Amino acid sequence: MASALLADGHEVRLVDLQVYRQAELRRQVVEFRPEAVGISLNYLANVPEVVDLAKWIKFALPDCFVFAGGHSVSFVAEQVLGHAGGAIDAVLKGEGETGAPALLAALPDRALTEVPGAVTADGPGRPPKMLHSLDEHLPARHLGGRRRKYFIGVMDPAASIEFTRGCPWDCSFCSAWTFYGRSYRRLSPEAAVEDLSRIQEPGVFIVDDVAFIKAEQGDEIARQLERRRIRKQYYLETRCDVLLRNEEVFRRWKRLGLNYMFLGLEALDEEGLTAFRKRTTPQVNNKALEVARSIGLSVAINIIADPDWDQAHFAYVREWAMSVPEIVNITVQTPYPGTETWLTESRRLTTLDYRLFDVQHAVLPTRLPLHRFYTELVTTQAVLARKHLGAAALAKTAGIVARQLVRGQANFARMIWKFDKVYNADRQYSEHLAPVDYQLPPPAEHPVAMPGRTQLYVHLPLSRRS
Ligand code: B12
Ligand code: SF4
Repeated sequence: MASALLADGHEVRLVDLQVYRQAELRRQVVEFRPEAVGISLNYLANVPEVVDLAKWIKFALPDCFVFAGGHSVSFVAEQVLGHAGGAIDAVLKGEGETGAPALLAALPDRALTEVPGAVTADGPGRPPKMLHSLDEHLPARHLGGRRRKYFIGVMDPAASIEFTRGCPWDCSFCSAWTFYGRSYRRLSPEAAVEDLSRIQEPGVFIVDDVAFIKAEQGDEIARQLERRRIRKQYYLETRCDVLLRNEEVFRRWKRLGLNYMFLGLEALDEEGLTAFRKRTTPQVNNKALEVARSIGLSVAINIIADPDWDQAHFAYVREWAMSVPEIVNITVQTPYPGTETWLTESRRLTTLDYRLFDVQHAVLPTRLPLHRFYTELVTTQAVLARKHLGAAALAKTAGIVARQLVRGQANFARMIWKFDKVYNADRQYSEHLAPVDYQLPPPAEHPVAMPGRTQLYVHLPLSRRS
C-alpha cells in the first residue's frame, strides 16, 4: 500500500507497532503532522487497541484523516466505525494498493462514496477493487525500520515476502479465502525474484496462505534464484496434499535453503477434517509428514482444539503429539467474522470481547469448566513446547542461538525465556473477567440460514465483476 501511495507522489512513513513502541508513533504524528493516517487492522483481537489509537490521533491532530484497513476490519467495518465514534473517518475494505490512493485522491472533494472499498458513517460506497497484477507494487521495503527485530522461530532476523494471494480451498473456519473471493493470484517469477533480491535478511518467511500450489511457479522462481545464486533460509506454510502433489518442488527448495515448514493439519480424525471442510484425509496428512521428514524439513503442525474436548481428548492429543517428531502447535477453535463458522457458531459465543478472539482463548462454551479447560490446554502446550524448547532439544539449536547472540540477535532466545509468561491458565481465565470497552456485534438471536458464500466475500473474483 505504501508503495502504491509513493507511486502517486505522496510522502509516506511507516511505523510498525510490532517493533516500535507507541511513543514512536506519537513522536511521528507530532513532528511529521500527516494529513492522513492509515492503520492496519489485520487481527480482530487488536480492534480495541486500534480504536483507542485512532481516538488519540484524532485528538492530537483533529484535521488529520484517519482510516483503517486490513483483513479483520474488512469484515466488521461498520462496527469499528461505531466504536470509534468519529475518530475513524473511513474503513477501507480489501486491498490497500487500490483503495488508499483513490481515497487520498478523493479527500479534497470528500467524494468518499466513489472510493472502492470505502465505508464511512454514511454507509458503504463502491465495492473494493482487486489488483489486476501483483507485480504492480512490490513492497516499499526501504520504509521499514528496526528490521533486526523481525524473526520467526530460529530464523532471526527474517523478512517476509508474498509470492501469491488468496486460497482456492474453502475451509469453514478460515477467512483467507472469503477475503479474496476464493481467487488465487500469483506474482510473475521475475517480480518475485526481483523482490527477493532486495531482501538483506538471511531468513525469508513466504507468507502465502498455501505455498507452491502451482508447481511451475515454484520451479521457475527456484530456477532464477539458482541462476542468480541467491541463497537464503526459508520458512513457508502449505497444505499436506500440495506437498504430496508437488514434492519435487519442495525438494528443490530444500536445496535452496528451505528448512522450516508449517502444515495446517487441524484435526487428527476424518470426522474433524470433514467438519472443517479441509478436503483431505488422515492418510494424506500422515503421508505428507513422512515425505517432509524424508526431505529433511523441520515441520510444525497445527491442531485446532475443540472447546468440546474433555481430559481424555487432551491426553490423546498429547500422546499423539509426543509420538511424532514434528513441532505440534495447538490453537483454540474461534469463529471469526468472515468465516462460515462465524455464521453457524456465533449464537453460542460466551464472550464478545475482541481481545479474546486470538485463538488462545475459548470463546465458545467448553465441555470442561473453563479454568479446567485452560489447565488442560496449557499443560498440553507446555508438554509440547518442552519437547522442542526443553534442554535436550535446545542443545541441538545451541550453536544457532550462540551465533545469533554473537551477532546481537536475541529475539529467539528471548522468546524461549518468555514461554511461561505466555501460557498461563490463571491468566487466560482471568482475562475473561476483565472489563470490556468494545464488543463484537451481538450474535443473531435466531439461527442464521447459511447465505450464499459470495455474501461472505470482501473481494469478488475478477471474473465476477463487471
Ligand atoms: C503471515 C501471517 C502471520 C505471521 C506474521 C504476522 C505478522 N504479525 O506480521 C505470523 C505467523 C506471526 C502470524 C501470527 C498470527 N496469525 Co496470522 N496470518 C498471516 C497470513 C498468512 C498472511 C499475512 C500477510 O502478511 N499477508 C500479506 C499482506 C500483503 O497482506 P495483508 O496483510 O492482508 O495486507 C493487505 C490488505 O489486508 C490491506 N491492508 C493491510 N493493512 C492495511 C491498512 C490500511 C490502512 C489499508 C487501507 C489496507 C490495509 O492491504 C494490504 C495489501 O493488499 C494471514 C492470512 C492472510 N491471507 O491474510 C494470517 C492471518 C492474518 N493470521 C491469523 C491469525 C489467527 C494469527 C494468529 C492469531 C495465530 C496464532 N496461532 O496465534 C497470530 C497472531 C499474530 C498477532 N499479530 O497477534 C488470521 C487472522 C484472523 C483474524 N480475523 O484475526 C489470518 C487471516 C489467517 C487465517 N487463515 O485465518 N500470522
Ligand atoms: S485453512 Fe488454509 S487451505 Fe483452508 S481455506 Fe484457509 S488458507 Fe486455504
